[in-house]
Amino acid sequence: AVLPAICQKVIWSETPEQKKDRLAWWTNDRFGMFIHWGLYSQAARHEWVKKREKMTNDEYQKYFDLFNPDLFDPTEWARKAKEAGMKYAVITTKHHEGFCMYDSDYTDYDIVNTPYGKDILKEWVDAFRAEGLKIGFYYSLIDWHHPDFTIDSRHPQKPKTDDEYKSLNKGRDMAVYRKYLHNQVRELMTNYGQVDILWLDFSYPGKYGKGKEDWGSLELLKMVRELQPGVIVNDRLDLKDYEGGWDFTTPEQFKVQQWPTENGVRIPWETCQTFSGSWGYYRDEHTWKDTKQLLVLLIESVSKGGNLLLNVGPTARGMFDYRADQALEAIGSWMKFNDRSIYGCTQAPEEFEAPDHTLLTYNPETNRLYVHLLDYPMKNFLMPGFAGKIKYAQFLHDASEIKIGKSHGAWGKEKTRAQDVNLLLPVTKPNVEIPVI
Ligand code: FHN
Repeated sequence: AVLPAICQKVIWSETPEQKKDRLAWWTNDRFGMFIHWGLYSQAARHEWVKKREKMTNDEYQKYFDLFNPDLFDPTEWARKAKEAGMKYAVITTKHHEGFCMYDSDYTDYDIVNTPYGKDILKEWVDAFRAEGLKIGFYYSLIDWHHPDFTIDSRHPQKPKTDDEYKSLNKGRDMAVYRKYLHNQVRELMTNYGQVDILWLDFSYPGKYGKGKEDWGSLELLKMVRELQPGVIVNDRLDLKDYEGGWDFTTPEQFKVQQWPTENGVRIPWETCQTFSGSWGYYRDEHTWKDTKQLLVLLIESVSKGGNLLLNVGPTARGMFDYRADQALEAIGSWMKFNDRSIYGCTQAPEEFEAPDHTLLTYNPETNRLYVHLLDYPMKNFLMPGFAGKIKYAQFLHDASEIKIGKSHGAWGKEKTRAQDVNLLLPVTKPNVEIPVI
């Protein structure tokens, strides 16, 4: 007898080609905006403020009572994302604090019961779709407000023994929370049209942690895939060893050294990164990455076959921090001339060896190699040989021109002058674009 799909660890069966087609837009677009926005934005000191300062629900209630983003203009947000070259956006519908930024049928702890009084998620979805961006929902599996979410290893009172765990959770029933969780994900997958990305966060399986059984991950994801067959789901439901259990892996806040693999096979990945170290608005945070760091982050992600989800933490009034605005504008001015070394690109073929201070991306459709010069000026600079294709590319003078030849010295007739050689900095011109012979 054929084992039921779940016993075979198959949640969603599709051919590799079908999965490639389903992820095609995401793999092509490469660059998205992450938005962490909630009651913690009112506190203005990190989205984990409730846990870090050990606040009770009552102590945290003042942020609910005050929340009224009177300056929120979703079209302005969407245009800033679009002009920065971002093609999709993922917004927190509910973060760990348990507050819902949408009109939920399953709780009063949501946006329509704050002074704002409207379904802000609907406004956001409509505006971003109108500007042509794909829509993603972040939803926190963790919930520090719900009375049945059991206190666990991530709680300041973290239990160390079974007795402690039992006494801390007297009266709490995780099965009740699990039903709530499934109901909320269902309404998000039902009430807002096509959802392109579902970004769930996060599992920590273990004796006092939470994993697939706690979330009901198998049933949850089957329901999601039935409601939104085209949706792309991240890897945080603790279903890494299930076929169809996830679509991309999510390294965050660090430099990815090489294209991640599973069983020796390269897998889809997206790194999520903040401007400043905090996901939620943090007024006094001063460790902001500069424009070059952010651009290199984007280029480096693509050079290793991945995506970048760059986070903005809006203020409680609905504004982006001025430093986020400046960074988005600078990235946009670079993307205006260079987006073809990002969209549709991936890691360069093995035979291309990126010299020091460069990053390579490659478009397999157009067969074009992109050389991103990270330092300036770059003079008389040789790129080591490419088997049978380009032997040498010599950047001359201020890299205002490039010679490509089959062999160093005997440039011969293969000389090619790149029409639009440019540098990463100043961020206003295209990079070197080499037609691979
Ligand atoms: O705890 C969250 C954190 O606040 C933020 O939402 C990040 C974004 O990927 N996810 C969790 C930490 O991994």
